[in-house]
Amino acid sequence: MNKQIFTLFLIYILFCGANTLAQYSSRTKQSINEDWKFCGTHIEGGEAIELNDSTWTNITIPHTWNKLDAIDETKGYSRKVCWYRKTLFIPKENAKAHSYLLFEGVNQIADIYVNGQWVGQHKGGYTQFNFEITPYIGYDRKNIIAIKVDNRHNKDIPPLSADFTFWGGIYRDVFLVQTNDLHFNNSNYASDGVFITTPKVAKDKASVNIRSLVTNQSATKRPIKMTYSIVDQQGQTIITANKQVNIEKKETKEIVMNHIEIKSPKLWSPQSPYLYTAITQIIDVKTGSTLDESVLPLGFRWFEFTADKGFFLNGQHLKLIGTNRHQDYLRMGNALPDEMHIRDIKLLKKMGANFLRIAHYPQDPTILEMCDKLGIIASVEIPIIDKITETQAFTDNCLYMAREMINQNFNHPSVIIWAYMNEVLLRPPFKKDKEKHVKYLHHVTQLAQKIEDVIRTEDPSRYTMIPNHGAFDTYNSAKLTQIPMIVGWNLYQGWYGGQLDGFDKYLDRHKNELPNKPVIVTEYGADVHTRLHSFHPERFDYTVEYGNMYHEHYLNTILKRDFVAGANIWNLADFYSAFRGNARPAVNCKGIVGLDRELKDSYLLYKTALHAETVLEIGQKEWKIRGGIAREDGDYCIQPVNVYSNSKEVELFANGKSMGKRKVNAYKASWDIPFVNGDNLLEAVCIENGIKYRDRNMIDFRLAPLKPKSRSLPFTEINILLGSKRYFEDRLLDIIWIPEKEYQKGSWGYIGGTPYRKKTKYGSFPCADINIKDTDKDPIFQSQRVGLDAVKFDVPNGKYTLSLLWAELVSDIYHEKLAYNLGHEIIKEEVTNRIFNITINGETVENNLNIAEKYGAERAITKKYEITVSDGKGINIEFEAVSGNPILNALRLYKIQ
Ligand code: GCB
Ligand code: CA
Repeated sequence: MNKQIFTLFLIYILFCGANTLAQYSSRTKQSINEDWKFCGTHIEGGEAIELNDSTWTNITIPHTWNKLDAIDETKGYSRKVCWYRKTLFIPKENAKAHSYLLFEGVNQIADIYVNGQWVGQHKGGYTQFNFEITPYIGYDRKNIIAIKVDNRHNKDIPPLSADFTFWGGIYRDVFLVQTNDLHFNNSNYASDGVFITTPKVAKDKASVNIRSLVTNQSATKRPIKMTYSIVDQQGQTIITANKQVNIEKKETKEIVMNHIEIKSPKLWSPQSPYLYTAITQIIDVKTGSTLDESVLPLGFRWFEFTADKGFFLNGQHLKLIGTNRHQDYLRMGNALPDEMHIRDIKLLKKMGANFLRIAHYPQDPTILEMCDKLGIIASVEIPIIDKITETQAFTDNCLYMAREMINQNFNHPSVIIWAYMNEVLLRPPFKKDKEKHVKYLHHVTQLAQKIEDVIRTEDPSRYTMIPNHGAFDTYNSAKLTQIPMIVGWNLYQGWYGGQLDGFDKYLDRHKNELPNKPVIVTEYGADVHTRLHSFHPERFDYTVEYGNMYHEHYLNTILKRDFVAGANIWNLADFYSAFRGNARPAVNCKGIVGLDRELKDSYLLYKTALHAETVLEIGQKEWKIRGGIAREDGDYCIQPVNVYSNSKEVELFANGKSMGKRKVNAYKASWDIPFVNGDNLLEAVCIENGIKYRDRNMIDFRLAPLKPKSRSLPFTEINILLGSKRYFEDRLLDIIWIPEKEYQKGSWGYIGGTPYRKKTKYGSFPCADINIKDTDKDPIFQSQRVGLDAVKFDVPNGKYTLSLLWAELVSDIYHEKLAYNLGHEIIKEEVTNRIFNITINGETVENNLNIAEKYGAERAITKKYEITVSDGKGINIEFEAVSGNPILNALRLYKIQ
């Protein structure tokens, strides 16, 4: 053996030695995410040892097979059975170890096979689970691990229906865990096997109880010593305790150490999330070696929800403000590495939030680890959403999930609420069959009571909560406002329907009718597409400005009412919901940050309101390319600009000129700014305690001429959304689409027609909210002018490209009713045979154009025409109806020469 090889050999021995269980004392946990094979269709015998999987796809976990099909333009996504396989090598030095496979999350049924043999099954996509594989594995050889994953709808497994994509796959980490034959029990709902409570916490003293489940898998009775130590953040052990016990062979024993007393504990809070570490060890009395060790966070806090004054932490009033969170990301589905979960909680903390509703399901373990560390108070929830199934199997699965959730997340000081049943009476079935309907409601009440009982038994130290939608009487009469300790309301007044102040009235109704019930606004939000803007914002226009109005109103209402213990914005980030139309199809865009975590304006509003330190942020920062029309009296355009601040007074400068000082009202001050063509530098300034704060934003303003023949502002291009008040920023094409205007002589604009509005049961929307095929710029096509006669441009002579953009918005294409639209369903318009002719400067360019027939409805169509203007008469595009009303969705006019 030459020297080099010998050194390598030594390293190898050392490395394996470190991984070898027989010689070392405690457990090991290592990820086995790498080098998996994936088969996207169900095959019989996918577990067989001899199966040739060489043609399967190589993948790495986290993985979901819906990453692409749930976000493309075809309806739905595949919910099916798939297989994962991997070979696992375990050296014979580990032959004495007990080996477990630990899965943090597989959606939604997982069947685990090792070397062709079935090991077990887990149901439910959002809780972790493990299986011991020791009896099935061989050493010093390859073991075949095969996982069958079934993501099909299953009437007995919640969630049955919800407004998010049910991504299928092994989408969280997988670990190999190896223990000694005497160890903390991992088979108790895949928990730590150690449960810490702090029954008494006060400023001068706190007591800690530690209950552990210890399993002796050996064939002999064993004397062990349990040792407990509590270590502070400096690494100082501040107290230790120990206890000797005998444990029978094959026994799992509960060992309790109560009344570990800590003097003057440092308290845990959002402001100062002080964490101690609780170390529990199992020591072999004979050898003195450590058999197993548990290291857990420990935080001291006490808390109370009251019905009249809200929430108290460590004796002090604390308004809980934060968000909800889903677990997906732009083009990655739900298969995210830990770091991306961590990043989200940091983002939440940076905003100044102190509260997170982990809805609608338990999430990656890193989420609660971060909440502990950063001081975010958490509510965790099992995914019973919208409806239930009246079967024993469904009930059993709900109760099992509740136990998993509690046992797995028990030791996080950040958790103070266990929740269940989101909006379960959204659409109670059997409305036409009274008897069946009543029976269903009764079943819901009974199920709620059963879950409530399980939670209170498993963990009497925390609160329980049911989040309902805004149908007060429905939930009240089903007792869902009485069974839990806190009532959650998901409220969308001023979004799905009604007016913004309906929110205030609803909360006040709660106070009057349920004066003894603590309340949290578990959801509120409005869809915002960051590329859309409007100075006439309205419900369902998806603009940043409507979102801002909504949040300003809600935040103010929440802050004013002490009895409202807390509120969770729906949602921290935009998330995928495969069946949604929207300004961004397949996405619910109620996030205060985008799918890519781009900050929206509303994030800045909360950041301002929730910080004690000075915050100064120019609003609409994500709007980089603005546009507008020059005024009659000069080459500029006036548009409002907001600045968010918690300072009293702010001064705003535009291109170096002061626009004046303004008092800040409800965290905001506004100015009308004269934007000029090209770069515009905005600078906001405030002074607090003698310190000057500044914020800057550079805006690229595209000023469209009012009079295209004007010398000072030559015509270059214009992009118009017909029938719309919205602006759409197209960063890819580097252009801005601006709202239409009516034609005047010497200028440009439409003649005749009316803006399209989508009729709903109780009103109308300013634009369609359906997916337009063949474009990812749906908002350009979701509005239109109907029945127009012409569009005219009094442009100078030259050569132009004119693009006309269409999508037929009226069709009989079926769209399923979206459960959460709550009665504000779209009313189908009658489909007419729309046929029209178009002439440009008298020349026919389209004859008998029937968009629906020629291209299909709900599809983006762009036609370009090259035009030469030489007679000084500009461009006149005329529409002539043959049948029905002519339409135009958008128009772009570009001067070539
Ligand atoms: C709700 C649901 C949530 C939806 C949200 C919405 O009430 O609980 O799952 O995503 O409304 O945006 O409609
Ligand atoms: Ca993880």
